[in-house]
Amino acid sequence: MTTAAIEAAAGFPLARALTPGLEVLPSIGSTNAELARRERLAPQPHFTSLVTLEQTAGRGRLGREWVAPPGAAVALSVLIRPRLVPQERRGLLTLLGGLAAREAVALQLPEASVRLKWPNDVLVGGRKIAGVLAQLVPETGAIVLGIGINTAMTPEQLPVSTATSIAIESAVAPDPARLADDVVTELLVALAGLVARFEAARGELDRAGLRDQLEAACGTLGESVRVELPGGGELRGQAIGIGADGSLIVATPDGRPAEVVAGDVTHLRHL
Ligand code: BT5
Repeated sequence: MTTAAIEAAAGFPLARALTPGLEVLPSIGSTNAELARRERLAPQPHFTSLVTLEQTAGRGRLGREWVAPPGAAVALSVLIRPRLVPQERRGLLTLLGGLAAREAVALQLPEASVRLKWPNDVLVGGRKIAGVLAQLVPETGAIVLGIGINTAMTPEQLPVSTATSIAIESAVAPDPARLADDVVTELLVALAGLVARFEAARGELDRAGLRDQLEAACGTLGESVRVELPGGGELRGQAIGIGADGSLIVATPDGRPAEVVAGDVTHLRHL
């Protein structure tokens, strides 16, 4: 992507017109870290959002990195203050971020199979095109929901061999500036709708009709999986459902279903 194209995209005219609380940053270490910093200094309005095409210290989960060269991906963070949702259900926003990202990607790639990988990835043909990182700001109870989507990334720019981008998966090369603006717009529109439903249902997935939507979008279901558990243990089996609490239900070889609330999932078919 040329500098001129990056500058043009950095305007995000459509996304800004639809979301007055969206601020475009030319470059930043991490949009999540910056939004959390601002929230700690002074509580930010619900849905305050930061977007950039250049993140120099992008964060993944568990201290991992999110890497994208300038102009190759959009990095968006949205501050969510779900007043009506009890603290213990706020972590489910990760899944909602994944649903919104999946929708935004699917609109650009209507022919592709765009699936959620529980809990926080979006995959196209088994390759990662987007990732979600939800972080609690303990001082205020707000959640910073960060979403990275590989938009104009070329094959040479892929940070890991398991990644892909909208440009790579597109039949016709998209205009990078428009693509970034369109993706962020779709993402914000989808997320606003999902968060409103989630809040109205007090964070109960079933009441919001979100469990069905998650199960329909989740490519992990039906797969043989290996789950690395936070404590260091490991579990293998077939993923068969999403629980009412957002957990991944795995049928283990001994016949008992296990409910995984947190962990790193590998789809064994794609190894
Ligand atoms: C994630 O973590 O996938 C969460 C990514 C969240 C990024 C957004 S961008 C806006 C906001 N600000 C931030 O600083 N972060 C958020 P995790 O599941 O831990 O996956 C990280 C792993 O994905 C890495 O260890 C790599 O293997 C792989 N990876 C890194 N960059 C990638 C990319 N651009 N595309 C695909 N895979 C990538």
